[in-house]
Amino acid sequence: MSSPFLAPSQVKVVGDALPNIPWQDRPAGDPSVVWRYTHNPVIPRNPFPESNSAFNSAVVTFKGKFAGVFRCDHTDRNQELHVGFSDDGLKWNINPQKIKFIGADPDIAKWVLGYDPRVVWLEDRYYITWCNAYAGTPTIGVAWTKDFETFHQIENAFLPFNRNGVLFPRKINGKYLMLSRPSDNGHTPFGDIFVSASPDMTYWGCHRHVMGRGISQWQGLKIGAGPIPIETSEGWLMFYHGVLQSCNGYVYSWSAALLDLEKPWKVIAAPRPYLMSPQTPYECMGDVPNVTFPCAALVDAPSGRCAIYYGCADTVTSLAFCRVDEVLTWLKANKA
Ligand code: BMA
Repeated sequence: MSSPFLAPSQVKVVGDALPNIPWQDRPAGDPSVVWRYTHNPVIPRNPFPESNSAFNSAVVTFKGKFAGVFRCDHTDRNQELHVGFSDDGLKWNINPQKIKFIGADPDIAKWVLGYDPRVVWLEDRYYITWCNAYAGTPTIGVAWTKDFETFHQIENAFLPFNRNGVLFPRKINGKYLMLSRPSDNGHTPFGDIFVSASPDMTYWGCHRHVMGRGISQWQGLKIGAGPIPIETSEGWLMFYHGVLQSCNGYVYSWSAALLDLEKPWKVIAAPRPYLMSPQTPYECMGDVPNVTFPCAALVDAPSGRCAIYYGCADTVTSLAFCRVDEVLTWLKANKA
């Protein structure tokens, strides 16, 4: 096998060209591997009157433009999922009507609340995973759509308690794979990343431990997968969040790790430092201060340009940019 860290020009990102990726060059003189969009946040807390906050949301390419599933907490503070569309990935129209999932077995279909969606194009459709309330507990809800109009719910992936379900964008060795983070029923004070396999998107097994918390302080309490992993010639690039338990509450930062292409429960490299921590006013102030929480990444494969959507302070949604080859080079220099 080749070295996990070739010179940047040799890194191949697997995927399509996305010449219209939302993008802003790194500010001159800024040494950051990940840099923020200067007009953040891109989605305000109230894109429609009933919304208290719009954050931790998932964006994909759709018909040459962009679509997404957005976490909007309503003014009654129930966590809901909404569909949204954008021509440029920057200005978003979010449907004020929440998504109504159809087709699920009536025993699991009763909608209570849902949050932290991820969306992936897989084979011939978009799959949505989210933290789904079932029997008063969090588990991973799963649905699919082809048009972002009709959403077909299928079985919950796991027994409670579980959060941060993130699908890989293709089958690996004939199986669908999903990252997740077993949790508790509250603000879980622990959590590692696991991966599970399924032949049919219904029955999940072969559970493997991927990565543990505690590599360094910012990820000392718990970690969870973020956007859909990005396939590269060196391995799966997995952006993930990590939580520090400070004397004043939880602090959510994020970084990137590299997983083996064939056996993604094998970590090729995990970093000691974060790539981004809450530092701007919109990340440090809001309904839950000090939270940066990535849930989606767009990639232009030929150039390696990457745009990451992340929730800020459980209130608004922002954009950050990086280059895949630079992240891998950074990871090599900063691996634990
Ligand atoms: C986690 C999830 C996220 C949230 C974070 C910080 O447990 O609920 O949706 O962003 O806490 O409140």
